[in-house]
Amino acid sequence: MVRSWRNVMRFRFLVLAGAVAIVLGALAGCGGQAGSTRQPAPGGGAEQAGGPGVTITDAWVRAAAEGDMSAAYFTVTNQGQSAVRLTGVRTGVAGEAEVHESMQEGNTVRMQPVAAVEIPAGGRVTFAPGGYHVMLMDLKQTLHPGDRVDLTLVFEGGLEVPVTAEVRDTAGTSTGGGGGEHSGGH
Ligand SMILES: [Cu+2]
Repeated sequence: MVRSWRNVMRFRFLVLAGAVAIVLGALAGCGGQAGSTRQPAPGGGAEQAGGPGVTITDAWVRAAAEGDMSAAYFTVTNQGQSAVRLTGVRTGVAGEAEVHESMQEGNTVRMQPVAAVEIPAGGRVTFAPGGYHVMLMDLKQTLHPGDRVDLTLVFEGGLEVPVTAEVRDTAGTSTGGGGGEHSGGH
């Protein structure tokens, strides 16, 4: 079943994450100041920012009905001295949240889960319709435009960054059905 496949993938991600964390730890051991960008996120911050050097901005979620699926979008900026890798997202509003990537293939848009999205040191990655997104499946509540949704972005090595996303209704604003991979169709 799909679920067991997901569990297998999860396990692989965890193993990978663990291996990389060990390597990074070894590097930090001889680097002197390398540890400064890898502290855990301070808890409870209400602002749109997270751990040292990693900032989340422009977070929004597509409006959708309970039981349906939606997607979350945001920009991750990494001002740290080393790359970070987003491996997952937690939220209370969905039964499942997965990092996905959409890609155009001819006239169709296909999407697939990705293990991690790397944000290089000094760089940024934008999650947006048609590209990277966090797919929210099995919504536990209807997301109305203007609602706020709490997300926690999870990065390799234990960094977690909370962010509050605004629910937006894209149905009325997108022209020609270009709303992206989760507007209708499924
Ligand atoms: Cu998706």
